[in-house]
Amino acid sequence: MTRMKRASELLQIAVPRPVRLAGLVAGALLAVGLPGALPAPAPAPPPAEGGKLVPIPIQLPKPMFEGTPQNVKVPNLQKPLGRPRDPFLAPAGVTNVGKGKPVTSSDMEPIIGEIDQVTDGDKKGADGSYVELGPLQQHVTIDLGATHEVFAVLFWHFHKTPRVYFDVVVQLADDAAFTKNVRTVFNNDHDNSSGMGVGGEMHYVETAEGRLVDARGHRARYVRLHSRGNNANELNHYVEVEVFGRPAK
Ligand SMILES: [Ca+2]
Ligand SMILES: [Ca+2]
Repeated sequence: MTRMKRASELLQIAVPRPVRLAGLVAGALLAVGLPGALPAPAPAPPPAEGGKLVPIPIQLPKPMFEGTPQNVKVPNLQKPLGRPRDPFLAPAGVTNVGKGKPVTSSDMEPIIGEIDQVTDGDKKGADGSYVELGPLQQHVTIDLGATHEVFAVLFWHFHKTPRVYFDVVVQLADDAAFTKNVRTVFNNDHDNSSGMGVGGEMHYVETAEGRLVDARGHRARYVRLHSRGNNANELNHYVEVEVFGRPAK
């Protein structure tokens, strides 16, 4: 309290009171978050030297259903935001460097579709636009071809109908086998049933917005996404994975 009082006394001298108060109120709201809002998104990556942060160029597919249904019965489920996701900021020039990049999978013979559909740019929710992998734990791995600074991973498992996928884990690594410099940037496996540690993220309903994970500018060549079935069946699906980054210097 003493510090705050001192600060306000100083501020009265420094600037006209009404202006400063408006700023303080706005700052306080930002600090505590709006009532009922989801936890604040992970902070944007630090600005590159002299670089300006701009929204990454996300192009969303057409929604296949309105809003986010409230009747999905899954524990630890994130409440829908109720509005479009905030823009995600990254240095200017960051693009989807995952597009068209080679993909491998724990299931190279999908039940439906082909593995290369993961990065083919088709994000539609309809049948024919997703690849269906086998049951239990499966993953896909994207090879960016060279080390990149990765700022965000944006992915759609399935968005024809609302679903929740389990044990969603997103990792970055320096090698294709994921033995070198493995970093986990998202994990909602609450009971470690997929064996990569207990994850603190919540379950979420898949929509046409996809799921955006902050990768904080980590340098990596390989991006891997795990899942372990969903609330409708035990299979695993991918419509598209996008990796927003830029070549590492
Ligand atoms: Ca696709
Ligand atoms: Ca689990």
